[in-house]
Amino acid sequence: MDSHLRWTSHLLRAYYGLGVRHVILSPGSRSTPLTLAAAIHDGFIKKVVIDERSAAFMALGIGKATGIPALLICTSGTAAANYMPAVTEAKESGVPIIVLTADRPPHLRGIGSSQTVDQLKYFGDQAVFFHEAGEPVFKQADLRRLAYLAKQSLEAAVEKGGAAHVNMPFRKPLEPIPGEIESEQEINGRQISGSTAPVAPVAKRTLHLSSEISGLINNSQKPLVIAGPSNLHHVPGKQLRELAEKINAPVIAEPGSAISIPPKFSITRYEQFLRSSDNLNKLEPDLIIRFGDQPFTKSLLTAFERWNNDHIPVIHFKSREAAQDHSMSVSHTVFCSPIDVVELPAQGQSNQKSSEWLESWQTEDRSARNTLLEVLRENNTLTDGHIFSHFSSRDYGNWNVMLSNSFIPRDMALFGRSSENQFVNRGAAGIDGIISTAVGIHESTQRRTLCITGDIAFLHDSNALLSVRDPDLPFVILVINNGGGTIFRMLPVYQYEKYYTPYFETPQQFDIEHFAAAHGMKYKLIDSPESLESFNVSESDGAWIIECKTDPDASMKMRRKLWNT
Ligand SMILES: Cc1ncc(C[n+]2csc(CCOP(=O)(O)OP(=O)(O)O)c2C)c(N)n1
Ligand SMILES: [Mg+2]
Repeated sequence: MDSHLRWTSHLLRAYYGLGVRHVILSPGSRSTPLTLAAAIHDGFIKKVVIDERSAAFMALGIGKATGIPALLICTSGTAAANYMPAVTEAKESGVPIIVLTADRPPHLRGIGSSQTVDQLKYFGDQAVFFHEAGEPVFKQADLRRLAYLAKQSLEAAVEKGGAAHVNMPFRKPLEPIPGEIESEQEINGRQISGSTAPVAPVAKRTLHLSSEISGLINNSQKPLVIAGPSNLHHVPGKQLRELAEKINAPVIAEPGSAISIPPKFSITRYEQFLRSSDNLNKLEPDLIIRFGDQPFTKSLLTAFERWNNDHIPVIHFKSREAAQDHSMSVSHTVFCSPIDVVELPAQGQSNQKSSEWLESWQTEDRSARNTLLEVLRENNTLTDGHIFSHFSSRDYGNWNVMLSNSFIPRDMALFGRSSENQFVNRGAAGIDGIISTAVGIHESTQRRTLCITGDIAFLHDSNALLSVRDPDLPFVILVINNGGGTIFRMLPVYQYEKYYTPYFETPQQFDIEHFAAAHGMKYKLIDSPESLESFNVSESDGAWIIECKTDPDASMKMRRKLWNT
């Protein structure tokens, strides 16, 4: 006799064989066969997370950091609906996830049975793949189809970039028959000790650029390289560096671009000096070479609009299909993955001219840096700007840094700098699931992790704190508590005083120290430039919440001063 456990174990072994290692489970009854299959396979790293919304963002973090999808397992009903925000972000930012939802069998659907909803294509077009697995059938063809389903869903998640959804109906009894746990466990044990293939290795390709693109690169006197947000496993960082070096191009890499740029080419203060229309004219490139997704900083968005009017050619080295061209200015596209070798055209123009161009950017960058340091020094209240400047001037090279949305990634650009180990959720730019994403990144990379979040985003995802338990390597949440969603001050609605504060900024008075205590986390308050100066994140161990109480008015004033607005 067979039970559901043989079916689900067969599926999970297929995923394991393809290189999947993480499973995030949420408790429920209908998912018993899936839960037990994961529980009895020692090769999987398992995490049980009560809140499915948080669970799904953890899977997002794992996919983001490793390029290999985690399995999400939940019961029937509204459980899967809680996956939707992360499923949406996964599609928008091209991150693989595999969702396994348990369901009632068809004869119990549509007649008011408890916890039964229509789960077919539940995520609509937000998922990149859907398959209704059907009830377990142990014929050879059915078992082969199930293993093939693992391959098919994994390939869809990785190659299309997003969540693959497999719906799995089970009828009662849901528990295994006697002896079955042991027999499946034995097969699992054999699988773990045997060799397993990693996620499909892709062969190296040499990219020969078209003569038109080579010509543009060769003839350019003023090339500018811009890197938008990207995932570690997507970004052709080495190719970008080789290109920049070859053509002596200034490089602007946004926070979350996941690329390290040699200091000689790196332009860091663009959010400050590129907002001036004089500089936009003076520094107009004759060629823009883009990497990664759509940039999000205001200076770059404005620059694209402005330079687009002069029909500056834009070459986009993209590593995934999605349309990422807000200014509709990309004129040439090159598909390039991190393992591709780009055959760059031989240098055509004199180096003299190109280095003048680079130097003109470096001059602006230096001068802006001096202004920034001055502005930071002359402020004696703690501002949001101080935080980013502080963390960017310290070496946290071996830490992951997850940046929330709202002002956080923009302030990292304005006051700090981008680095290879920064992560963002810029696909749908939600303030949801930020801490959970950081937990997924932390656990799948086994590296120290700092999550920088605003106060509202922190409260939005406070359920994630349930999953932060005595980590071996430090996990630090830094809450910039500026008393609400202060980014809305940028909008015209800020003038509607009566409505602005209660409906938009939503100042909050929660005692964050109590959140830390309730979740067994250590807590520290930073409320002055001096207390910030004496804080060294690399001395943290275990789980921490660092609350930085900043002055929202002084923070806004400082930004405006740097933007010159
Ligand atoms: C899920 C979701 N809900 C609402 C928003 C709209 N939103 C954008 S920023 C923001 C406020 C964020 O406040 P906080 O985290 O304190 O950051 P700050 O604005 O102070 O930098 C909100 C609610 C969003 N982006 N995502
Ligand atoms: Mg805030």
